[in-house]
Amino acid sequence: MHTASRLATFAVGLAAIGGSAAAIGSATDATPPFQSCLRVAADGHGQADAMAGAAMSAPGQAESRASMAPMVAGADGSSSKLAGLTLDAGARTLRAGRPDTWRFRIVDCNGDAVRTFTRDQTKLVHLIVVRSDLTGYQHLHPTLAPDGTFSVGMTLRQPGRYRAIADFTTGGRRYVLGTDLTAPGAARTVPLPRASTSARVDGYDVSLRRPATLTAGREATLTFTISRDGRPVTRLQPYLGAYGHLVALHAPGLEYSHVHPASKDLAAGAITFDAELPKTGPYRLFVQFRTNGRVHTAAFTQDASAR
Ligand SMILES: [Cu+2]
Repeated sequence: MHTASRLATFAVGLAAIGGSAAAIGSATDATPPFQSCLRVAADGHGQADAMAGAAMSAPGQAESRASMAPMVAGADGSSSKLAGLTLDAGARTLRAGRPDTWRFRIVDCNGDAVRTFTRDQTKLVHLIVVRSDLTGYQHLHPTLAPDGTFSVGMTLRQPGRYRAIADFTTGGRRYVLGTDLTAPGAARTVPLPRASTSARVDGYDVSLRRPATLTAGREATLTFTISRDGRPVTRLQPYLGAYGHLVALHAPGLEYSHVHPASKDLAAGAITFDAELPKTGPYRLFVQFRTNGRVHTAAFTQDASAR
């Protein structure tokens, strides 16, 4: 129900663009800013309809205050420009192995910093940082200054190329923009771990229950059960307004799909997500949960197969 209505919303959004969706990704990189502005204005006409559709589809059992704003087409963090907005990074080189501060702005098609964002899961922006080999995952929440500059403290532990992916909602639309960061030094990359349905983190065992086949582009229910010393962890704590957070990144392109929780069974230590992995091939799933005031991140490799 939830997903069906979300898809319907998405379809309305596409219709509003007038069938030019395919042109957006390429055009925003090369087109003069004023044309992006025109496109944003045109997109806006469909917005009222899209929002109405979203409002009617109350998520019922959904525990999180997930963003109801329709996702901009192509919002997977693979580009720093999308539908008139640009992720404008300050320095893109950070020291490896030491705390540093990274700053960026979200700039509109007039070159002005966007300063109004809608909170999603209690935060103005969710920033995912991960090295190109999908190690060193971080989920951060930058602070917004009045002039529209976001800043966030982070440590890139190992040298290498990193991807920073910002997920935010503004003007009734949800965007995901990304940029590369570099930590200079000799990088030793790590091969992607084999596909697995179990992971261990901070003394917790996390097991994944999934359908027999994960099909690219088709929604699947993923349940993660958290146990310690063979017994379910029954005292999971909410984190950012939900009991679990799941981010799926496609390897090797690091395209992002953020998945929201569908349900939970606290007595069993289980959290369930509805996930749609749009591409075929390997994904790295990062599931976060909180116990005793600490957030833990378990990672799984899973393959999405063709239809
Ligand atoms: Cu977040």
